[in-house]
Amino acid sequence: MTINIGVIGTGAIGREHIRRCSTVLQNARVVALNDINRENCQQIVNELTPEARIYDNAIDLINDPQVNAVLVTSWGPTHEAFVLACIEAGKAVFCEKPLAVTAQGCMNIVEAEIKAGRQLVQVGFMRPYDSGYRALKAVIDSGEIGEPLMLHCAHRNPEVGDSYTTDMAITDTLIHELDVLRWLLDDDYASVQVIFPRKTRKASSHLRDPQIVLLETTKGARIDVEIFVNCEYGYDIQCEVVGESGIARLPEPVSVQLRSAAKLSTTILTDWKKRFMDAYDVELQAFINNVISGEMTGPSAWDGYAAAVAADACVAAQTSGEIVPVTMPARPAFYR
Ligand code: NAI
Ligand code: NAD
Ligand code: ISE
Repeated sequence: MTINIGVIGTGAIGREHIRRCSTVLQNARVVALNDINRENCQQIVNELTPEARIYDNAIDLINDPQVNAVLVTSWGPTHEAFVLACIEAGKAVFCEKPLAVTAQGCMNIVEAEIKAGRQLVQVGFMRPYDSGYRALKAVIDSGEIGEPLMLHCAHRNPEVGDSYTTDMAITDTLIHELDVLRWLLDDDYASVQVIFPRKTRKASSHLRDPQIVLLETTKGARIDVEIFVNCEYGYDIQCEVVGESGIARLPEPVSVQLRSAAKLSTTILTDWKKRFMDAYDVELQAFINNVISGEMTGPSAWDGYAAAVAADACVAAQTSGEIVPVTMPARPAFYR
């Protein structure tokens, strides 16, 4: 069986996902495209999907009976309306992070999905599909390092565009850690705090960079995450878990060790697309398989909501400088 996919948002990651649906993954083809910039769609048709139809309106794409499932890869503030329209149309939807830019927006999606009576949404949190994070989780779950007590994490980008603002360090960047760490620890957040170290001269005037986010989980683990999006040297994701009897670290991406010119070196990646290349393949193939089987697995609308509740608290903590409590309602039985 081959499912027909419609894609809303044909920018950087939209293009990547279309490429993988067309050339890497099984049982899917991209038949419909929409973007506020039609030129982006035309370029995809010319280069990747000659048979795909371009729609001027995203809602028309969602409602077209020939579209079986939808990828939402437009920018964050548009996600909520498109996901709600997919649920209304009874169609499976893979939505890139964040599911919505506020917790209330995510809750609107959770409520619509529960009302529809079946899970239709998968959120594009790809790290739980990354083999490194899965290996790290397997070590934690095995009990080999005892209970996790402290985590030291970093999310570093070489640079960001001028439109990137201080709150986006949370809603666009930290949101990955907010998702993957609760999955890794099988825990939720109890409180958050944000600290601003000395600012790098490489950041724009409207961006505080770097930032340190301190999280406390309901089981009492303490997490520090450094967000540094103008670090210049590379795209670098770090995660170290300190347990009662040992330390486990996220593996580095595979890189040849080089002895040359009196130096011993390995390469650090600079492009986020390459760092999680395999994880994106696995998460999207899982989505396609889910559409075919009719049963959603992986990051749910509830996971999107949980990350957004913590993100809202972090944004509030950026402004207040205070420790902000994170209050999560109980997980509805629908998502168990
Ligand atoms: P981008 O700016 O390159 O692409 C966004 C596209 O959406 C643009 O072509 C824009 O014209 C289009 N668009 C905006 N509003 C629209 C609307 N109302 N209707 C239709 N099209 C619209 O951005 P990028 O980097 O591709 O990011 C898109 C989304 O993917 C964001 O939510 C971002 O957070 C997420 N993302 C996730 C990554 C991951 O690792 N999971 C990596 C990169 C992005
Ligand atoms: P699954 O997708 O149901 O995930 C396991 C559990 O984790 C579920 O209870 C789910 O609710 C929870 N969960 C998943 N994502 C979460 C998130 N983002 N935040 C919070 N909780 C989350 O079942 P699975 O069998 O473990 O497989 C998941 C996918 O990973 C499958 O597509 C599988 O093929 C793939 N996989 C990849 C590797 C690899 O090495 N890359 C290894 C095994 C499985
Ligand atoms: C991008 O939006 C992503 O989601 C990447 O995974 C992330 O690491 C990068 O910092 C963001 O720009």
